[in-house]
Amino acid sequence: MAHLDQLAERLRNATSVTVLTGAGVSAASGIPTFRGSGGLWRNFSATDLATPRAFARDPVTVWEWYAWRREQVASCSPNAAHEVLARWTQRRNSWRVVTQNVDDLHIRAGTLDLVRLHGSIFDLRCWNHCDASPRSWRDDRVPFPEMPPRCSQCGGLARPGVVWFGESLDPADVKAADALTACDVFIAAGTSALVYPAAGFLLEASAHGAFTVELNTETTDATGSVDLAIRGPVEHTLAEVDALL
Ligand code: BV8
Repeated sequence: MAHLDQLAERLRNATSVTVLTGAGVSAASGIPTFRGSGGLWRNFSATDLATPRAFARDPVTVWEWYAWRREQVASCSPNAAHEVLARWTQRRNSWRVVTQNVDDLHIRAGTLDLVRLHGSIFDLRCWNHCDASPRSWRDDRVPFPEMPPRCSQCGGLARPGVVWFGESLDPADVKAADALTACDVFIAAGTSALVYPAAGFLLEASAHGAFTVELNTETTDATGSVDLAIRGPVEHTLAEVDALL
């Protein structure tokens, strides 16, 4: 309890709070994490499939993986972690969330001004970058009427509107996340802290003088560098610390 009291004390005295979330925040909703036990699909690992090269080589298999994930996301609900974070953004206009997750659970929980570093699993883009199509468009049909889905403008392949490994993040999202590292308290919740540039924001916040916190069920590469590491399921620890505010 001491750790939770310490975090609650810091939050009560904070003006600005930034929470960086990863797949662990959606685990309690039933969505497998990338590197946890449920993270494999047909014995593929996410990092094998979430790349432009994998899509160019075998778009159907990559789309089958995304279609399977879209179906999972569509059939689950936000959990207590999403609910607490959404309330924090609604009550405090300098408490914000930056997510690595491409599910829409933070959105469905009502999180304000969410920064989505890796895009959305319900957005699509034209694989050919055709001039006639918008940069991306939302298509949340589950299942797709046609597999693989196509660009309605050029008839070519559509691709998931997410950032793959080896692809650059949208500079506007990186800029927004950068700005949010200048905060009083920075919390890394449910992330293995392995993927960059996302994992770098924790170090940036620390350099800005933020009090840094990790909420995770395991130790990660970041555990040794945070001011406070609280072990446990984030859907419990966030609800418990929220009750102390
Ligand atoms: C880029 C969208 C420039 C797709 C994702 C070497 C060093 C540094 C960087 C690199 C490098 N080699 C390559 C790179 C760059 C690469 C990278 O970081 N690779 C890693 C693997 C080393 N990064 C990139 O490519 C990025 N772009 O750098 O651009 C560039 C340009 C060209 C060439 C090179 C560089 C783009 C990265 C974005 C990739 N896309 N997602 C999709 O989702 O389909 S990342 C993917 O991993 C997901 O978004 C996921 O969220 C994210 C990070 O994983 P986590 O969220 O942390 O999930 P994970 O399963 O790993 O961990 C879950 C954690 O939760 C665990 O710690 C677990 O203990 C915990 N947990 C579980 N349950 C709970 C819990 N905690 C609390 N409560 C629970 N209940």
